Amino acid sequence: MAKGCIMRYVLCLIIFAFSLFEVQAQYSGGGEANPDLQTNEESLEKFRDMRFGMFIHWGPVSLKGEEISWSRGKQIPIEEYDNLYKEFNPELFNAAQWVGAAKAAGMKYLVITSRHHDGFSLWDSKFTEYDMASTPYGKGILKELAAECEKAGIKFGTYYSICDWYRPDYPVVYPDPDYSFRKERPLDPETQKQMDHYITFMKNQLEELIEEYNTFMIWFDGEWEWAWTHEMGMDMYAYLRRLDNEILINNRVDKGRAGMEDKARDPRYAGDFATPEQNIGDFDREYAWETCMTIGNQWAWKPNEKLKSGKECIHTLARTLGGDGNLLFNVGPMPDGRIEPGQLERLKEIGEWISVNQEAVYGTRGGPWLPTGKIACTHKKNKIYLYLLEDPGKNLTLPLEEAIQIQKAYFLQGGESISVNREGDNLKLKLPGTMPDKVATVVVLEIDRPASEIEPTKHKLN
Ligand code: FHN
Repeated sequence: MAKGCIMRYVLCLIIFAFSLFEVQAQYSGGGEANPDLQTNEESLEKFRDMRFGMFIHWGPVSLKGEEISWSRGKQIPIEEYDNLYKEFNPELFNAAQWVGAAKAAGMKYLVITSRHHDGFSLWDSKFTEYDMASTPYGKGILKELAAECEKAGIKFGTYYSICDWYRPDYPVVYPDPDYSFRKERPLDPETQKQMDHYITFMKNQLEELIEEYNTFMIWFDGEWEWAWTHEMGMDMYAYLRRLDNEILINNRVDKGRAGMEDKARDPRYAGDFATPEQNIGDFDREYAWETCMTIGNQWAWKPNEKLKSGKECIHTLARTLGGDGNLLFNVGPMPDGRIEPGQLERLKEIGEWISVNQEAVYGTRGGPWLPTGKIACTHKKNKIYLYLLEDPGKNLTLPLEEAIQIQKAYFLQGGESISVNREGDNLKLKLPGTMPDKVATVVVLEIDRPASEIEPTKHKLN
């Protein structure tokens, strides 16, 4: 084969190999290869250690007590909905009350709907007039909220909707007879140009939130519509990662989320953590996840809404932590800016429980026993924190390898010691018969090794 041909052949080989590498980098979501698609593991670890956060859904729609964005063109005519901001004047808004409520609840971070699907921005944005500065209130609320969070040592995060049913340059509208979740369809050149214009708007606003409000997280949502593609998700993640190397970005930046349960773990898609919604995610210590949940049923404020009981809230927290997930618990403030007393009361109740049991919450990981309706557990160093969600009576049997020595067992609340016997691979706990806390009592088991060494799967309790 002539020298020239060999050279050309080798060159082709090099180009082909390079293109393979490029494709690999492009589509390896979690970005083994492409640094712009890499999760900042240190930020993620700090996030996982915080365990519990406040979600806030709020906007002019609270004037009507209907659901944010989804009631537009449904319960509230579009014209009326899009003009609610002209009456929105939350004079009783006090960031210290919101942050104080989060702190009282034991929450370590806060995520607010800076812009939901209805397109309204809760800050004075340079890139739109459809924002708080255009309301009778006349100014944004994010600056004050971010400052109060800073003061209180609470991390400030921002929810940001990918879909925007208000803006003309966003091609999907809701409600619409053809509206569909997750149906993909190719973008024609005209629509692509529209989306390019819209994405520039998004990037400008996101830069504002990162540069001027120091948000620690972009909690994307509304990624399910056909106008948003995998390529756009990857590009957006890379853009934000280049803007801020520490920022956390949930998996709704891309198309990898698998419905409300979000069990898929597809590395081709970008995102730092999964986001089960209105349900507790499955036990998973490999891939970070965070369940988001309403305190009632609606995300935005609904007058006289029935709220989850304190017990249900604490059990939801316990089982989420036991599954090694974070819990982002939602409140919907009222149109005057206050969080209603019922929601404040519930948050306080959760906070009182956490203040007694915080050692079993912050900086812990889930397992080794998988959560059930009766128990959940977390661990940290050589301590296992067993959450009893129901009174097991005087005797409780737990499967645990015989080799693992129990050095001490006691109630976290009050410290009363508990006697533990062994029967082969079974632990026999002798309990006093009354739990120090009827809602949920934590038993601490100090063992002879780091609890993270115990394989979670084997120990399933019924
Ligand atoms: O449509 C939104 C909904 O309004 C709310 O923001 C939740 C919170 O995670 N997410 C979407 C529904 O999946």
